[in-house]
Amino acid sequence: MSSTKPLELKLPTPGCYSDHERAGIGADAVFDGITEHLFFTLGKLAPTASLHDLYMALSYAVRDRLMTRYLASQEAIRAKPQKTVAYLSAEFLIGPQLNNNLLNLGIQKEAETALKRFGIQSLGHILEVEEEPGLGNGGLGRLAACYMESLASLQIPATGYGIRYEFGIFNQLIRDGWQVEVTDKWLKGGWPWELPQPDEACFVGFGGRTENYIDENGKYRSRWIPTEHAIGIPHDVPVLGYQVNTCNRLRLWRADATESFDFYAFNIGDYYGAVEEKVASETLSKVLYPNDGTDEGRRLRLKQQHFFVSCSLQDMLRSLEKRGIAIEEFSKHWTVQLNDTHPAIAVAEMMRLLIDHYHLEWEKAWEVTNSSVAYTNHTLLPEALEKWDLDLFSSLLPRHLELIYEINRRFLQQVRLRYPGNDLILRKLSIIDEDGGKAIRMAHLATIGAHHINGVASLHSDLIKRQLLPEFAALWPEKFTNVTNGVTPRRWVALANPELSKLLAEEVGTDWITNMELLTKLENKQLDKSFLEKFGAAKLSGKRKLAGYIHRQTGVLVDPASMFDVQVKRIHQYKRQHLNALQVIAQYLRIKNGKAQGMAPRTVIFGGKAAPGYFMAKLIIRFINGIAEMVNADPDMDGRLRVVFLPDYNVKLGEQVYPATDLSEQISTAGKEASGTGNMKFAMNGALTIGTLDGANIEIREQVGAENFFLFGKTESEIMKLRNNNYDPKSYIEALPELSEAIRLIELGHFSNGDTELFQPLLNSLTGNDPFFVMADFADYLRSQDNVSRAWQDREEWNRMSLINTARSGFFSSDRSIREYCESIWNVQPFPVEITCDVNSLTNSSNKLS
Ligand code: 26V
Repeated sequence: MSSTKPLELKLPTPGCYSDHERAGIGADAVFDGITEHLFFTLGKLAPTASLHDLYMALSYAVRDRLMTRYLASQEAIRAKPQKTVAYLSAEFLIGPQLNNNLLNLGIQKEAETALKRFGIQSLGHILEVEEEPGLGNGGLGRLAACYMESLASLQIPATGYGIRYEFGIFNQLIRDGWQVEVTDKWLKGGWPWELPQPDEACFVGFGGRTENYIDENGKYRSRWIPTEHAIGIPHDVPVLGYQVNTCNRLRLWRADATESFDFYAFNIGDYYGAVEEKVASETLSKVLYPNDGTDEGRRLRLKQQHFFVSCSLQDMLRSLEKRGIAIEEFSKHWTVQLNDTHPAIAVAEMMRLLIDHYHLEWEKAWEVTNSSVAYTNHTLLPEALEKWDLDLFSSLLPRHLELIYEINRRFLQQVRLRYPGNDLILRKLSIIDEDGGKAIRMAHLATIGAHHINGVASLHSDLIKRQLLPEFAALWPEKFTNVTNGVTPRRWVALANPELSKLLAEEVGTDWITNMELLTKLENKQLDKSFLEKFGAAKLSGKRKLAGYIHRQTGVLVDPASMFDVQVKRIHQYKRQHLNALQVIAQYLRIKNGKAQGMAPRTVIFGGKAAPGYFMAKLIIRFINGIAEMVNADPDMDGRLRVVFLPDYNVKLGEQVYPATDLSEQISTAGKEASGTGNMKFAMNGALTIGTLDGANIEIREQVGAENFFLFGKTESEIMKLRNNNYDPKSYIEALPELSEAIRLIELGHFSNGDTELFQPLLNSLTGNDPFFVMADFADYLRSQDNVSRAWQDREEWNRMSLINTARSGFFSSDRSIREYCESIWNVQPFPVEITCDVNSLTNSSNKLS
């Protein structure tokens, strides 16, 4: 053997993993991928693999196929820096991942073919076993997920930043008609979609004190000496766009204990003390808080907010440092969107990092912060506006409090110049609320710190300017704008409604999936009887599937030929599920009294979770179940009325519900629902809406036409007038026998096995001050429901209206919303990613140790 011969190293061919077997997208390659992951990743043999094993193996195989695009997308930004959207949100309700990734990769068929070779006849059997991460409460979290999908599909560089809660929103059981909450252990079977990156961990402090010191250049500086620390470990979820190379990153932080701290306790023999600190830091990302406004856990919630915001900002700053970009250039590289006020501490944290760590002057730091941050408001409800008790805040974030005082001082100085001698306005605008116990108003901090503030539907954005923040709007009219919400047509139509999608593709081609406006072409078909029948048949197919699910889950048999009348959303008094329930009682009474001529046979379906501490919402669930029990057991109701409460409404269930709905209930008190997004998902899937002039309902009605929308109820200004003019709900009850009869029946315990006490709090609210004007809107609601029944008699006409709803719903694609954010708030452009065949080598070189 010659010792002079150089070693022949067998390096992997420098090449492209998109050509690699492991990234192959044919059915054979997917089959090999499943087999290998079963064997090597899961330690299972194909013949004994369970459905869950196959789900895991297929998911890993699909994840492999995301990696080329995912790494190429990151590499592209490193090589050619682009302004990137940082979407900061305490919630990302992303839903099941497998089918969405298959769709966006374009390999649903290939996956199904591959699965057949394992004896699985339909992809659906595998999709059923997927657990969804419930990392959000409802609309706000789901919006963040739709926006992440659209950002990637539009090829906009973006990172979502949030928290990897170990326990997401609770699972809901129904026991004796009541909601029971069960911990959501979504990680128990393993979750294949995340990539932990412990080497990119960040440190975060809490508590302690601040001190002043003089630095080496003789400058006065402040620093924060926290007493408590945690580490954030990024867990990255790839977000692939629809049939593009852009694959963005959702970076969720998991809290971990710091090593250094428990060492001290450990060395002095306090092993359990050390473990306690570890447990305390890990609690940080333990659980998602339900939005019930209860005071429980407020301290931990503020810690969660600071934790994920601090990690995220450090991550963005570090990305500039890595690329040798000056910190002053931050806003050229990042645009930071605050999804409500949950991440609003970012304004103070960014100032702290820029001033205390990067030693920028105040003015420069403020310019950088203000030109980078924008804020979206998602609610006008006073109880939902975040405020932090000053003592709590200063005990956790003393340095941030100092900075907020200084931000406030400078801001109020500006206000004084504009409104000399007006003390009232200073009190109104101040970040510090001095009425009652002192508190920090997070909406004010966000509004002052941001370059733009937007509402989420046209009416809501107007109300922000007129009612919520009028003095701010007068001060900075140019900052205030609207971006009406949208939902992704990939998940909510292409994936959830394959029958309808097939029909749409036959008519307009598949381009509607990325260009929903193309659906207006369907209007040419509105007089085509055979097309309308096919459209109706697609709906019927969705209803059959849902009927099967309802039977399996609740034991109730429902007729797919009846009208599916659906209200799914969080349970809240302002959303008025009880208005719907009362209407059901009125219909029940009509049938009982032989006055139901012309009434459409209906299956009224409810679904939604109540916050655990929200008594009235839980009572509403009990109320609906009480009605369901009576109605469904009564032979007189057979073929005419059914009532169903679907337990545990979540993204996955939503995917079954939207395609199966004929009538969408959007009945909130005008002025209360900021936008709504379920309303959009229903309309896209061809449901007709019965709704008030609230949130995005107004824009839906404008788009689909007043003749294709069932309107009822008082307007926002009429509600205001009523409120100011001694509103008396009793007068409305007395004026309408159907309403007083319904209420009498509830009082008698008819829906509570004779218990006359059970629903008393609900009745007291309705007949007392009725804060959500249920009584005032009832008569008009019933009238509108009669119109619905009438319209249902002419099925061809119904299908035509339904078709028009789908055809004109393009405006509600989240692609449109994201384009508006890009143009009017973020100033970012699409950046198509090329798959160069040296993705791997380039990525390696960027990680080289210097
Ligand atoms: C929070 C809280 C917390 C305290 C007690 C009551 C309460 C009620 C509601 C909320 C939710 C606040 C933020 C939110 O989720 N807003 C929703 O955002 C959606 C996306 O923009 C929008 O479609 C919904 O209309 C809006 O309610």
